[in-house]
This record gives sequence, C-alpha cells and structure tokens, in this order.
Amino acid sequence: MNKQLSIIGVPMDLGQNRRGVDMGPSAIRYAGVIERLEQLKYDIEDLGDLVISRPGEEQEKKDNLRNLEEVREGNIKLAEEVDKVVSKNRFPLVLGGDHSIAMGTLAGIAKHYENLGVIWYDAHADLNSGETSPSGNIHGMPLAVSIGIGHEKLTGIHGYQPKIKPENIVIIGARSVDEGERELIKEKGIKVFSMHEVDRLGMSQVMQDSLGYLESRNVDGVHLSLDLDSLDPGEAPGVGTPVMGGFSYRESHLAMEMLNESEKITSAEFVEVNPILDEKNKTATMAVGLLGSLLGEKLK
Ligand code: NNH
Ligand code: MN
Ligand code: MN
Ligand code: MN
Repeated sequence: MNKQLSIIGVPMDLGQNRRGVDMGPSAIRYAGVIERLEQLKYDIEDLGDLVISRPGEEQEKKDNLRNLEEVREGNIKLAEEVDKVVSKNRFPLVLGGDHSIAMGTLAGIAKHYENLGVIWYDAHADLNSGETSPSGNIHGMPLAVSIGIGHEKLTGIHGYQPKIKPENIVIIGARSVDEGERELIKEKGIKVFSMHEVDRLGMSQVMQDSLGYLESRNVDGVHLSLDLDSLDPGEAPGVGTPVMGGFSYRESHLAMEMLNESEKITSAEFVEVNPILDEKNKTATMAVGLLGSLLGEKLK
C-alpha cells in the first residue's frame, strides 16, 4: 500500500434530492479518519474540502439530469485535484458527498493508467443515463458515465473518454437495479456479484473471485468506490437511498481486510454518508472503521 496518502473532501449533494450528504466529509472527519490513518503510519496530506457551488433558483431538470451544470463543475474541479495527487505518486482518498463525485475521481485517476480496474461496492449499479433514470439523479449514473455512456457534459469531464472499460468493473452488493441498468449489464457483460451471489458464496469467496477476475483482466491499478448504502440500513442508516438486505459491518470489514491483503488497491472513495439521516454519526464511524481495515489495521 502506498503510504503517501492525500485526502480530498467533496461536499456534493446535488447528484440527488436529499440534502445533508454534503456534510458527509465533515461527519467522516469528526469520526476520526485522520487520527485513525496516522496510527497506521500514513503520511497524510489533507487537502480539505472542495468548494461546490450551489444552484441559484430552482433549475428546470433538462434532459432528466438534475443540477447538471453544478454537478459537472464540481466534478471538473475534483478531477483536477485527484489528477495532481496521482501525479505526485500519492494515494487519493476521496470522501463524499453523493456518488456523482465518482465521475470526477475516476476522471482524475484513470488517465494515469492503461487499464484501470474498479470495484463498485454498492446496493445500486449506478449505470443509468438521462434516458433510463427513474429519478433524474446523477448519483445513479457515474459508472455509466465513466464507461462513456450519458450526456457529453458528463462523459467529457477532464477532456477524455471513456475513463474505464466495462470489462474492468466488478459490482459487489447490488440489490436495487433498474431496468435500463440490467440491459446495460447484459449488453456490456459487466461482472456483478449481487446480494444473491454473496449469500450463496460468502463474502470471502466473492472477494477472492473479484480480485481474481480483475487480475485476469490484467489491470494495472484498482479503484475502490464504496457507497455506504451497500451496508444494511439497520446498521448504517445515514444514507439517502437505503435498501434492505445489505451487508453487515462484519462482512464488509472482512472484504476490506482482503482488499488490503491483496495489495492491489491504488485509490479509494467513500460516499453517500448523510449525517442528517444518521443515528449518532454511526454511518460515518463505520466508514472510518472500514477505511482502517482497507488501509491495513490488523489485530496481528
Ligand atoms: N437507481 C436509482 C437511480 O438511479 C437509485 C440510485 N441511488 C444510489 N445509487 N444511491 O448508489 O435513481
Ligand atoms: Mn452509488
Ligand atoms: Mn486510462
Ligand atoms: Mn447506492
């Protein structure tokens, strides 16, 4: 694991319509992320939080894309920041904010790799576009955008596209997938370990298979995009779109430990923590616990 790590907070809540997820970076900081990583002997550079401009008057939702301009602008800034971090050979750790920020994170990272792999740990597939989205919320679209599908104002962020190849993606934990997303998964042959497979195989096997799959694809780096709504809302209630039947903290903890042992992860983002909907900052505290395991916390 690269011990030089840079943290970027992204107080973005415009990719969906429940306010509060913009306070995610503060909640995760309050839960002690810096102290936790310092104990693991990381050299940490905290770049603070990006400034995300607020839309003025209520916008009309053009092309079924809520807050398109602001979401695009925020992601352009994020891509530039992340790009600089990777150029300095540091590990980028991005704290959200809603999941629309994955567009900017991936835009900044992928240009440094020939064949980047992505683990999408989420209750959702985030493979919608304006054409297929039931909500018009851009946080349900970043994975599609990153493979070059969607509005050009999004796919073109940071000046190139696509950012990643569909065959270099593994989605883990999906249990709420829309019709258009299902079709895209089939059409592109995207690897998905839905909740069904996790229940049948167990998390240990799923992680082993996921890493094996990415290895067979000859990836030269792996980005982890972790949406806290992958966890069960009973344990992690502080998210905007909770879906029943999610991961326990324990099995996610195991997943993170296995990712650490693999030494394959080269960047990460933790998104969708909404402290307004949370109970005593529980969800942010879990995010910090999972990050600790991802970055090397061990009992022995
Ligand atoms: N699939 C739904 C949509 O596109 C929900 C997406 N919500 C998420 N994704 N939190 O991770 O609107
Ligand atoms: Mn998501
Ligand atoms: Mn590339
Ligand atoms: Mn989700």
